Amino acid sequence: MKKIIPIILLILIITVGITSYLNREYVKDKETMVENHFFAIKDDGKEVGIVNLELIESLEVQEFKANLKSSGKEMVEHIYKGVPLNQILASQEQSLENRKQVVIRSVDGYTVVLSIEEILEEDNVYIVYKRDGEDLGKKEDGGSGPYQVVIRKDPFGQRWAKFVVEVELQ
Ligand SMILES: Nc1nc2c(c(=O)[nH]1)N[C@H]1C(S)=C(S)[C@@H](COP(=O)(O)O)O[C@H]1N2
Ligand SMILES: [Mo]
Repeated sequence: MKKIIPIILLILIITVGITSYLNREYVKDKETMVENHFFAIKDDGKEVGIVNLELIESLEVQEFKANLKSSGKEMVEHIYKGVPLNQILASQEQSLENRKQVVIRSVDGYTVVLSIEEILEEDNVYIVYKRDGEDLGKKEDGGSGPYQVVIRKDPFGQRWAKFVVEVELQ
């Protein structure tokens, strides 16, 4: 009986070690994405595409005004520049048919769920990369990019995911 305790301890130490090693790789991966201005498109957990600024700028970029309501602050109007998320998905040959929802994940772990109806709606859900003519900037620099979700028809900023690293179709 006494011999089993060191064995259990050893297994625990190894498990924690492996988990934190894998997690470290995961975090590093996300940082690389942000560093290179990439985000991933996933189909139920499987990566099916990588989006970068070149791809976004090859689509129909739009500039529009939207009102952002941050918690505890007044509503502020900004000019955003970006592309509808549904066009980005279409460019990656990702159909929204027979899908349940789209999950947006950010480098800080923030997660937002969007409905298929919202995404299909015209002029509503955008991936933006400029605000008032400037790059969005990274989290460490007090920014909200390199990419942010803007939901024009939802002025409450809660679901305007900043630092987007993953868009997953489910
Ligand atoms: N990745 C990420 N996106 C986020 C958040 C966050 O904590 N992390 N906060 C949300 C909330 S609550 C608001 S009000 C808006 C605007 O945040 P700001 O007030 O920091 O500009 O971003 C939203 N997007
Ligand atoms: Mo907020």
